[in-house]
Amino acid sequence: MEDELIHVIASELITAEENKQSIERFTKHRYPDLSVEQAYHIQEALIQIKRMEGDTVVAPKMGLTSKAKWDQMGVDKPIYGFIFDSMRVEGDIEFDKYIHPKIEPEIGIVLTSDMQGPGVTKEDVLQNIEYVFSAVEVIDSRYTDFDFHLGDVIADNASSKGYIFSKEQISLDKIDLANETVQVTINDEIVAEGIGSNVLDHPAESIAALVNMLGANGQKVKKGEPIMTGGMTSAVLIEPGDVIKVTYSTLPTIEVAVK
Ligand code: 0L1
Ligand code: MG
Repeated sequence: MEDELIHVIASELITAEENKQSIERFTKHRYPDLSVEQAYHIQEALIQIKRMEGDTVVAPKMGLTSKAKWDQMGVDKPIYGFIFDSMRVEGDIEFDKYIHPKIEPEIGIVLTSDMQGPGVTKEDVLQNIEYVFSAVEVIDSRYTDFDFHLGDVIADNASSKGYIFSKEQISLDKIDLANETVQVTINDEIVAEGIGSNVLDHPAESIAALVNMLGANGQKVKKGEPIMTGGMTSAVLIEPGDVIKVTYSTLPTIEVAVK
């Protein structure tokens, strides 16, 4: 795929985000053969444009980390994207900043030192965890009705749009990552429940997969980056007036309202 076309697609995704106007997935008619490799080139171009506009990358994140989502989408691997400084949610979630936002409860991990793949294992990651935190990701696919194939969602920076992190940092000896549970309520009604092992069997496995995928592209995961390991439940659609409470078994509770 030519550089010019890569840039055109990345720009269309950014325009959709800025105008809050969803678009048809590229694989539907225009580029049915969009490959994973091409899609990551588009994602890189999108990130480059955002940087040139003055935004700053905060960390990579993992996406499509549950087997349920793989079956739903007919894929067999996770993906990564990046979160930006401008995506931090401060105070309420402002609904009119999004197209059709959904939230995902996640386990966040910060590493003690840089890691670069290939060949990194879950055990390597477990030796290198500075602290754990709770996170709520707000995803907002730029594609109409969240209808996308693998290449589309990779190009779209893994639907990244917002995040809320707990301030409190939990040390690894205080938490069993695979057995950490979570419950999401909206206006006091339980809407989703999950467990750490839903995330590629273990959140540290998810970090290892991230390190190895980035390593294949010559990039590393850096110490100090707050990494979201992937949704512990399926994503939950939100709307104005919602009061969201995300309660973990060990990690700090996150509460946020949608205005
Ligand atoms: O963070 C995620 O797992 C989102 C990946 C993209 C899939 C979606 O938009 O539902
Ligand atoms: Mg996520």
